[in-house]
Amino acid sequence: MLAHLDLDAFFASVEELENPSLAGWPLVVGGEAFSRGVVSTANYEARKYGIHSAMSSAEARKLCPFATFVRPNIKLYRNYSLRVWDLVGKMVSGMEQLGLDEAYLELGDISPKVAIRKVKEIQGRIKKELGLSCSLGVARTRVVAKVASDYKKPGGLVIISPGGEAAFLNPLDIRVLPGVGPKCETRLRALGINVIGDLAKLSSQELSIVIPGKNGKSLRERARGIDADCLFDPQPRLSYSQEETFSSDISDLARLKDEIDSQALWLSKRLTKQNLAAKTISCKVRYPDFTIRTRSRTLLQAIDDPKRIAEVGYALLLRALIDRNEPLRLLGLRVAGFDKEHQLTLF
Ligand code: TTP
Ligand code: MG
Repeated sequence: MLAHLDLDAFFASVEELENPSLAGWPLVVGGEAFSRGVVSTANYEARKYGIHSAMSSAEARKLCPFATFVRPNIKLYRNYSLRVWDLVGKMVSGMEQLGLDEAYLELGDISPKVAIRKVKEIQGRIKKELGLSCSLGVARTRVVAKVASDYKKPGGLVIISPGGEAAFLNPLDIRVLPGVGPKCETRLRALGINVIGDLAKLSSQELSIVIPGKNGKSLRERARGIDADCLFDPQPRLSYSQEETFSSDISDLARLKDEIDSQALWLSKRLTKQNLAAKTISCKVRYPDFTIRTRSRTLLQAIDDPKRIAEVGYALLLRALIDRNEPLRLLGLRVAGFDKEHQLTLF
């Protein structure tokens, strides 16, 4: 069995932990209502007013004028994220982290009953030791586990026993199926396909009309609760990256360096956990006019130390800024060119 774990209202929950007086009241994490602000997330109290991710902050303020608005502090969330996955990683045999707030967990060959006990323990420890609430879905495949983790948010624990996948998925709206984006959703609805079961039962001929090619096939597989990916990714990751879009453009070097330090720390943890080191470091910047520049450097010796990664990243940032010195809208760091032997050759 495997599980999908997703933290509840992650950014907002962290803000509540840092400032407990916010808890219990509508809270919106996002850009400012009068700049290009969009809502990153809202706590569940604010969601009652119809506020959700990606809506403009101005609209959110209209829906709930007395909500508290705070600017995102990604560095802080990254720190919490590291602590969550450090803890969870020690409790399971395998883990594949997707973003700051979600991961697939390998539970091994255990019965649904034992799986329930295991995920309850994980959920309990995250709450007790870190103060964060999360939801988990347990199933035989990733796609079912992911849909299940979202099914009873917040604080949900949903187990789909082997054989129960179709009964669970069929009546659900197509929107909750991973891979159905807004465009795909519109197209499916226009054809009268509204629930996952409608998609699962399409014949190959019908499918070739609805969504031609490979995409259609893989979407139908997912609707049937089957994954193209096997349980735990046999293909090693080729790179890790972190990036941050600022709520207002930044030109202050000290603040940019801070951001690089924080990203480098996160990347370094990902590398060392996999016993990897990286030879290629890249820095990506986006200017206010949306143009993107990337500067990369490949080293002779692979590195995994956060200070070294930050150093190289910072040098690359300066190079980009020498070529074009303007405030930045986005800053990102990427590590690639992995070297598995690195740790061994040290001894
Ligand atoms: P989600 O897991 O989608 O949202 P959530 O954790 O806030 O709420 P829940 O899972 O309980 O529904 O995303 C995780 C974090 O990523 C979220 O706290 C904020 C951030 N995020 C954005 O910044 N922009 C976005 O558009 C989305 C969807 C998330
Ligand atoms: Mg979440």
